[in-house]
Amino acid sequence: NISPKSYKARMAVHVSPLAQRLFKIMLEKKTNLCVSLDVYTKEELLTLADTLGPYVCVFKTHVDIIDDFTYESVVEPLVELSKKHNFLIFEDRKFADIGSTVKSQYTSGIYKIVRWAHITNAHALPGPGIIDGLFSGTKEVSDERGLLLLAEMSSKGSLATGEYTDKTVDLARVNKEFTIGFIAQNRLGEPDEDFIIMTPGVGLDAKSDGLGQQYRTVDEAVSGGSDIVIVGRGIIGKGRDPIAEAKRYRDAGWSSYLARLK
Ligand code: 6AU
Repeated sequence: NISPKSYKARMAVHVSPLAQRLFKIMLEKKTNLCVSLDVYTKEELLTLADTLGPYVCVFKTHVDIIDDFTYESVVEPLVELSKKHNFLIFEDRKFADIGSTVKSQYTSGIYKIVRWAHITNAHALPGPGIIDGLFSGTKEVSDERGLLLLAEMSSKGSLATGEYTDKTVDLARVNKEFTIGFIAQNRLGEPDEDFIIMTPGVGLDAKSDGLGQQYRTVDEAVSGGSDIVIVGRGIIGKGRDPIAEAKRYRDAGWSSYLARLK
């Protein structure tokens, strides 16, 4: 429904300093690719973050699946790599509880997500308190933080459609400096609101994974209004050459973006 402006134009006027920083990284590195590092060991995580770092604007993590996780051995080197290769870190935590509980989950425990993840995400299901709770957690750090609401999902039979999606967009309107956008399959919001749309369920080879995931091509996602494509197994899956695949998805994403501007 909406054809977004260039990343450059949006960078200049965005209300969120973190969103501005993200657009800057995308323009400097010419990439709208986020690689999803869904791996079980810190060795794999850090090796992939170092080798694929030049090709991505964001790395997405699920830190709770890393068997040998410790804060010192995973988070600290990952943060160093984010500086070395100039990428943001997105912990895909999918918060879904009341404000008070998500604040604790965001700031405490062994992961202390707010300390290191530039971006995290949350379901809108609990209502506005979830955003308030997470936002209050950001007061514990001095760096900028951003939230993505799950407005739509890539999985077959997802319940996040129609009115649920519309109400999620309404919730995002309340605190736009913190709520920078959505996990979604389509462009959402009005053009002047400029939400960042990050889209999973992107793959150039497979159509599904046997467990409900559904894949679209990079061009289907970007031409439909996605700003950043999220790719996991298409790049780091079994038997793949992650560097070659990262280049392939980066090139596909950037050329679809340039085509959208025409
Ligand atoms: O490319 P894949 O299928 O290997 O990985 C997709 C990644 C996974 C999912 O947890 C995540 O994207 N994801 C999300 C996110 C990012 O929130 C939402 C969704 O609707 N679908 C989805 O796959 O790490």
